[in-house]
Amino acid sequence: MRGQPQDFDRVLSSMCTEPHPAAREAAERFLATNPGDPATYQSVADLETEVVEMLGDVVGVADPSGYVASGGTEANIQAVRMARNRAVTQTPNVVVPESAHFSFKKAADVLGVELRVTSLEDDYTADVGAVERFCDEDTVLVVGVAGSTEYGRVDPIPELAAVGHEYGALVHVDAAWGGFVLPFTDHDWSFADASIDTMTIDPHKMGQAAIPAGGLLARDAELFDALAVDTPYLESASQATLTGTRSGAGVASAHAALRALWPDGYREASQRAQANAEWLADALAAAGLNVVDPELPLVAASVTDEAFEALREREWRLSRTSDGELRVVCMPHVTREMLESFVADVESVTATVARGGR
Ligand code: 0PR
Repeated sequence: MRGQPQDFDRVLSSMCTEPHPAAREAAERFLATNPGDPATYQSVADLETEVVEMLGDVVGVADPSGYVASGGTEANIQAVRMARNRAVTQTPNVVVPESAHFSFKKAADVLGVELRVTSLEDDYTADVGAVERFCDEDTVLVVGVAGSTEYGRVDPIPELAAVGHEYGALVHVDAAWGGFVLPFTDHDWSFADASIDTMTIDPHKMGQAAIPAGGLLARDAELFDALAVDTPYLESASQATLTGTRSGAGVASAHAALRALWPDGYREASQRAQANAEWLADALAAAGLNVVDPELPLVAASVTDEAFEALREREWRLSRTSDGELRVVCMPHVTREMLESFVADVESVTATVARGGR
């Protein structure tokens, strides 16, 4: 049997999307390349250098250092690893808001650092006072999220950066999902808005590149020295990535997507996604659901377990927040038509649930 991927026409939960046609084509063309060995696979290594430069344009930093990682998880692990390796303390801790992605738990586990998880404000953003209370002389990294996984919230990045630096820690911003939307908003999230040290921004999410294409950027090249290991038998002498052999397809597709879409294509996609999210939020509120205001194109709304299960049975690919709200991520493949049909199903299942399932 020949396997078939799913269609995207009922996918509302994913933070990935259909790659841009140019990104798809580039991924296929570069399948047999390995940017992990730049001296051998030089053309893909050159594309990676250009991707990092273009990502710098997106996040407001000239001449950043970085690379195309396997995803946001690797980028976040590497940011923690950088901070841990540079620090002198034997008991390092990393302070993250409760909204931080679970990849920081993996990072803390594999790297042996203590993860200090701080509570949020009522609007689901990081509580700067709580972060400050959790910092001490062993804090090596303070993390802010720009586009949180559950509610699409943007933390007060300049304030978090000030706290982190006061304690001599590095400051990392996780913009894995939000990074290609935020340039078209008035949030303070980028390297230009605050003196942050590192950032995660994933082309394989809102960037419309093929999987795997995550991004790790650092303001200073020197930060990567803390990650470098010698690679005696490769032509290049050292490696700062976490994985060895890497996907040239991801790199080439990130390059093609950025070339095709930055800035106008991403602006249009962001505006369309935001308009869809606001439309959906209004429609769900009109249907009687409690809706969390979509600051970025991600809508959360409370539903009963029965209604959620009934929507899943109608083949909607939906996920839930830890508080049980349904989550709709308005990715580029999510059209107004899909949302209209989804809202009609929400109305019908909530009416059925209200009638006691009849
Ligand atoms: N940082 C943030 C803010 C994220 O939202 C995510 C992923 C990551 C880091 C980790 O990125 P990678 O998954 O690339 O390593 N957030 C979603 C999640 O894990 C990603 C996702 C993607 C979910 C596709 C569903 C899906 O179909 O929940």
